[in-house]
Amino acid sequence: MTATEAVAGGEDELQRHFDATIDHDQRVEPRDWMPDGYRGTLVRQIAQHAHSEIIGMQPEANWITRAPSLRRKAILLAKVQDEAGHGLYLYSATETLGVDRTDLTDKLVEGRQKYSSIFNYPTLNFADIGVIGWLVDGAAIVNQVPLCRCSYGPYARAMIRVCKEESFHQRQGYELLLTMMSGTDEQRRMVQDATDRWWWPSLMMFGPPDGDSPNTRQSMAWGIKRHTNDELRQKFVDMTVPQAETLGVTLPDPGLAWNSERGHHDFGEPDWDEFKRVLHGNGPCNAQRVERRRAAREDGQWVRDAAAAYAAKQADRERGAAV
Ligand code: BYC
Repeated sequence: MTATEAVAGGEDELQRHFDATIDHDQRVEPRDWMPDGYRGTLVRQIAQHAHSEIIGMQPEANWITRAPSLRRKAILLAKVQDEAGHGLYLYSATETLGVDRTDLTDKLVEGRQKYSSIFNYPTLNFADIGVIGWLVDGAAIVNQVPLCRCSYGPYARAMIRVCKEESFHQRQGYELLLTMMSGTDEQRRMVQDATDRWWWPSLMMFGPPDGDSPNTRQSMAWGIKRHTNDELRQKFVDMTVPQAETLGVTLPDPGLAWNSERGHHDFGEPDWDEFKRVLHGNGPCNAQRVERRRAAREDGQWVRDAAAAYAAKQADRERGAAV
């Protein structure tokens, strides 16, 4: 059945056509019919993802002026700019679903839409920049590579480029940490301290345990998510343990041990009460992050006004030339 035949057949046919697209692992595109729940889930997840990229610029941007060398400053600047680009691709993907990005930003600053819990923690020293690249971008890659196969075309395609850039981000973080670990005792202590602070929040990035995740089952049935939160968390732990060994840092979990029967590492339980507090706006930096975003939106209003006035003037000129 073609899409045109499905439209002619009414809502039931449209649903059957959509189900077949998902069953055959094909992509749903913006002009295709889709159930309201599918559209709503995508808007929720992609908007949260876009907000995370934009809010995620703040903890790292905090160190651009204090980077210890021109090289480190240039790398950090490029990384933070990449995050802005990721936010833009993702807001564009939400717009293909019929929402307005201005409205999404309103929802973010009014606390009606979420962003990743991880960005509510402070960056206290320059080793945090390395550890964010290593652990936070490392977790982001594990979570996002499967999203390149998401059933919604524009999101899947945006994720391909995002993942390539995240991979550079992860390597730059690891390289920074390797450099610090071959430096002074003080530098090694900074890396260990940053690892201790960022490890558990990084595990929380994958979301609540599967038993407490209201969205996973339906999102997997729709091919939006390809793995559960716990599956990806396990993959991240297994990938990171040997990297920590090479680096010479200790991951702050006494329960971490190789389990030969499972063929995976066992690990401890993150503090899910802390996770809930952060999600409810009560993490160490929630208020500061949202306030900064609100202020940036207000500060940039004149730029958007000027761009709109310029575009209107150009359109007038083109209309004049066409007459
Ligand atoms: N933080 O049913 P669940 C980056 C929410 S950007 C905050 O499992 P789902 C980077 C969840 O939204 C990283 N909220 O949900 C950027 C849901 O709330 P609502 C961002 C979380 O959607 C700059 C509720 O809890 N990555 O890497 O099936 C620099 C129940 O959860 C979190 C993405 O956004 C959390 N950690 O699964 C460096 C990736 N976890 O809306 C790096 C795309 C859960 O029902 N998103 N919640 O009220 C996803 O893959 C999925 O949305 C999640 C959650 C795995 C995050």
